[in-house]
Amino acid sequence: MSSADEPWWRRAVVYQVYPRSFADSDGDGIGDIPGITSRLDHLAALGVDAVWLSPVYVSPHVDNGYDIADYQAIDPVFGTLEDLDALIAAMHERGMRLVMDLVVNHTSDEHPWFVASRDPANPKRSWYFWRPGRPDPDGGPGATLPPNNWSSVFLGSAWEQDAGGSYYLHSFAAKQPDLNWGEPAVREAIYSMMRWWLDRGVDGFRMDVINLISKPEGLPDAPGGPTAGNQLEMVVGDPGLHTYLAEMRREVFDRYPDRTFLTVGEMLAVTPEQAVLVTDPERRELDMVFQFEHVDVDHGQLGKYDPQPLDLRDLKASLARWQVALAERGWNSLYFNNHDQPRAISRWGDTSQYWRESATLLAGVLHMHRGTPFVYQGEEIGMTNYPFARIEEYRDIEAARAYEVATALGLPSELILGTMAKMSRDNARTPMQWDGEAHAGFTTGQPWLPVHLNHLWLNVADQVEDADSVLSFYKRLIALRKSEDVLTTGTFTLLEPDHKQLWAFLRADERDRLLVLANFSDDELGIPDGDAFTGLDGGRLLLGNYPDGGAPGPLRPWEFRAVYL
Ligand code: TEU
Repeated sequence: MSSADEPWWRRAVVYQVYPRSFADSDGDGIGDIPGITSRLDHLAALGVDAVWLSPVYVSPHVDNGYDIADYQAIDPVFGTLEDLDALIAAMHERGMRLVMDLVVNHTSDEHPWFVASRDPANPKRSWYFWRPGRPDPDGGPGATLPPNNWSSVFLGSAWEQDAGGSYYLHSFAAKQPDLNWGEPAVREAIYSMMRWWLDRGVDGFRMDVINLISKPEGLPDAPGGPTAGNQLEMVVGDPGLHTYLAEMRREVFDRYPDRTFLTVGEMLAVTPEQAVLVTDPERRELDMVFQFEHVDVDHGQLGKYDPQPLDLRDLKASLARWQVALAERGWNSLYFNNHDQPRAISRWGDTSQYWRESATLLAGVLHMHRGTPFVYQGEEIGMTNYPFARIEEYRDIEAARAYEVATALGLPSELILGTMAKMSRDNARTPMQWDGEAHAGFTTGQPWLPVHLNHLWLNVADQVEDADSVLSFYKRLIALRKSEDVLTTGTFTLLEPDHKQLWAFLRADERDRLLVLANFSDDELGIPDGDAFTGLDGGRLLLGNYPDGGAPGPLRPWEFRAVYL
């Protein structure tokens, strides 16, 4: 593909805004759309091409807006439709695009579609998965068990019983019933809603858990016990997904032949093989997927709340596997952070002695891979996990559910609170740190989640003028995606895969060979001998994360260097 007919998103960097926590314009302690508009200069200066905006639709907010009660209206807590139109216009004026979140595996139980479906005689009954229970041999007369053994991603049965006795399926919280994509009227309603947004000027969609939309016929039991999210085994990989995505492409995006959108599908448990099918341009499904393999490498036997020390070899191998798998056909997204992950710098870096170095190293390594990088708000200044100590400090439904289940199992609360502090999604959701003033400049009111004390020194205002700041490094990195062809088109080769501290790889095209080196440790690290590293000493440094550039010689703690050989 020549760069002329290459879609814009191949050279783009996308920034994710989590609206509750970005900027509050009206002092209610919750971020809003006018707040985002007021901060667009920050994003323009950063150089990002597009913003992915987490949900701002009408919602009861049991899952912070991932439970939608009206797809075509803005929740008053975030503003109005006029505010959103103004945001789109202000972004387009600055040459930025807006990608909305599309949450259509499920709605809120307060969505009028679901409310109507509670009546067995209503035509909307078939829009959701309503099923009778199974007889419960141990229960009293008429007692039933859920229709199958699926468990929700947020723990507990994936079925909720209604007053009438029937059950409905919810892959997430009970207030997030799954839509039945097998019902053509559901698909038509969704496609028409999507076109309505594109007509308003939206430039694409990030599609929430989109690989769960096609359920296997008959909803059979998952093998093994009812462990959290066991239904994924049954649902992920269902071939119907491809039919739906191709249909969506025809019914929505193809109707706008003069525009190029960005579509990225969040896909739990997706394999590289499935991702190739979804992102192969010829198959006309999606542009890229968010996979989870690399953010799960440090999960233990019991999943995310059983974090293990990172083995760097696993993380490198995971990214490399996806680079190779999608080299010929398809395209990768690149991310370490989002609103569902603890802060990568706290998880894999060193926030005490080498905070600046590890923040920039992680950024450098990620952005030198092939794909479209996503920056999550606060990442560009090196924001860290919050020191959560008490259960009352959390707001996330997932944290509340995990705590409830763990205490019911009799686990000591210190234990579960300790792992939650490391892994909770609320770590990503504390307010954006704009300055060192009250509430970090996020709000004039009481913030909905506590502001990190480190905003006193870790904030945008202090980094803007500092050429050596994390923020300045991100600006350089984002600019390189435009100027260095090899980053977009070059091949990828992982070097020294068995090294436990060094992350090294080569990007190459007909013209250039770019060597990327990163020392994931607090110690100095010699550069291995070997053919791949010859030419390093005479090479031209493209970017380094130490203020003096990359002096030849061993890598200093958490040093990152990208060198043209
Ligand atoms: O996330 C999908 C999802 O399953 C996440 O909950 C993820 O597995 C989990 O955070 C890891 O612990 C999407 C949204 O990004 C998330 O915010 C929503 O809660 C979820 O879907 C339901 O809509």
